[in-house]
Amino acid sequence: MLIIGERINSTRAHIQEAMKARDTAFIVKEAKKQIEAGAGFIDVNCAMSLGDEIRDIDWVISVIQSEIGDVSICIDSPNHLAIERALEAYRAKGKLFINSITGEQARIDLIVPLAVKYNTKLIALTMGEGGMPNSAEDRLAIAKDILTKVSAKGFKAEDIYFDPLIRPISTEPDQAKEFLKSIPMIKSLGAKTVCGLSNISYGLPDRKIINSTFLAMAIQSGLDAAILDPTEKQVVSSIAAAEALMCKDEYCSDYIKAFREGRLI
Ligand code: THG
Repeated sequence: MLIIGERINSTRAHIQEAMKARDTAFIVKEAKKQIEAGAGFIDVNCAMSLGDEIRDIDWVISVIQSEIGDVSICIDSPNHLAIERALEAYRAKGKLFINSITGEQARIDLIVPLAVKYNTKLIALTMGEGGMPNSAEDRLAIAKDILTKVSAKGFKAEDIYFDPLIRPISTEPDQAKEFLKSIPMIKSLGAKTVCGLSNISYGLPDRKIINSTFLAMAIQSGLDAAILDPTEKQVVSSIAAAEALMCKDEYCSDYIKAFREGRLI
């Protein structure tokens, strides 16, 4: 499973301070730490920055790629101008995600041409014009609609990762089940699936128990990627175990390697 490291996000106080102070060493350290822990992509979100999101995302991408020449980045922004600036700033020899679009036509019209032009992968939240889906069937219907709209612009199904939107089980007890049920349904369209993990445990104590157990269940359902903190050993241990158990890790070699490198709990 692909890990997208979530730590460089301006909702986190330390990151926000480092962005404001232009603390290159801190940001580079956060990126390296996540790659060493197994992240294939680094999510960069400057939307809550104290300054100007567009200037901040340009700066963050520039400093990361100057130290890590083959870094792959997940551009996480609600602002299409910030996304465009990030795409222009990116020079590294890795891959890109744009995070994200929804079913909203106006945003699709702005973002999908950028994804085509810059040859990126795309995350699409299964959120339609009618708001948040409740059932797995609702999620599938929205995914189908998005896929139709995106395909019309020349974007390939296999480069789209649908995020079926996890909601906290503390307030919406049936939502984990509906999420898990939606994964194979969405994958039957030829697309991939991704989620932001930590929402599932919002409002509960000892959140990493819920996060890591849920992720193992999602891996069984076929989840392709997750946005999470790869420095959380319990979550990484669950991934390693679940992949070995699902025959996605021949001879358990990744599991054994993770153990030898001290990455398991
Ligand atoms: N789907 C998609 N993109 C996403 C999300 C998603 N991007 C943003 C978010 N959700 C995933 N990223 C983060 C980054 C940091 C934190 C949580 C999610 C985080 N949270 C602390 C917590 O939950 O306790 C609070 C902040 C803090 O004080 O450190 O760190 O779902 N496509």
